[in-house]
Amino acid sequence: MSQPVVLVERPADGVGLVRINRPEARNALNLEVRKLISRHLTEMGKDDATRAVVLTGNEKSFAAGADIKEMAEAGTIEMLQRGIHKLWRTIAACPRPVIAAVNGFALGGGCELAMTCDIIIAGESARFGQPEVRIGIIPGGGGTQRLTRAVGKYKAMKYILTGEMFSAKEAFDMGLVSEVVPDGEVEKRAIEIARQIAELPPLAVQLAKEAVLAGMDAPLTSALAFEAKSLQILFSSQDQKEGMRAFIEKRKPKFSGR
Ligand code: CO8
Repeated sequence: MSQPVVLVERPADGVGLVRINRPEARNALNLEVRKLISRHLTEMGKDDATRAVVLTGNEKSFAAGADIKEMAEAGTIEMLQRGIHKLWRTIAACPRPVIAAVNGFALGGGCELAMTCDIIIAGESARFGQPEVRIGIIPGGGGTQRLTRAVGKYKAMKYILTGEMFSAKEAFDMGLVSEVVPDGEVEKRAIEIARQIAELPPLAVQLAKEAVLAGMDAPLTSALAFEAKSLQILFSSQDQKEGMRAFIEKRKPKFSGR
């Protein structure tokens, strides 16, 4: 029997790993893959034992974009009814930090998928790009907005309007990637960061993620107000008391997630 197109693994305590597994199609995102990623991230977001998630592909490809063969002959209404954008929103809405571990190609919807994550770890040979214009469409999973916000108008325009690929180093230099590591170490490094996060108080982690994301869409005054309220809320948590007392008592904190 063939393997599922998305695999779930538990590489470390508190860490969930979601792996896109369509090597024969360079991990192109067909509807089944999108539904499964969305389902697994939704489940992990509700699971107290999962504190951080790694999303990855294989050594050749993170994801080579939307499945072109699946959409080549589709019409407008069919594209609407597929509900792809709704699936995408559940990924962005995952309350746990999601780390993209990118080896190989992250193109089109694959680049957008990585940009939907919170941290991007890329292998030295990873290739990013928004090549949609070359096949008669535009980025539709957030590329025109997230790439522009990450790297600025002029660099984003260059890549979106030409469809040219760019390297992991270029992505890092532009601020699109959090870290570049040797190809063989991408997953290990992403899991290490996820483990680090998994040991931290989960409410603080969740509110920190929310504050950053909500703030990106809001005017500065509203964003700062949201941040202040989020901070104040954390003073009702046991983990805030434990974290601060442990610091004062010079011992390791024991976080309960409450
Ligand atoms: N869709 C479907 N099949 C693909 C895709 C894809 N995106 N990418 C690769 N494949 C398939 C190939 O057709 C090929 O299949 P077969 O063996 O049956 O011929 C197999 O994967 C291997 O591909 P290649 O032989 O081309 O492998 P290479 O290593 O030579 O090249 C590349 C790899 C550079 C990744 C190349 O395959 C490529 O350019 N792929 C297409 C990249 C692309 O244009 N991506 C953008 C797609 S459009 C998009 O993502 C827009 C999203 C909008 C909707 C979002 C809604 C939320």
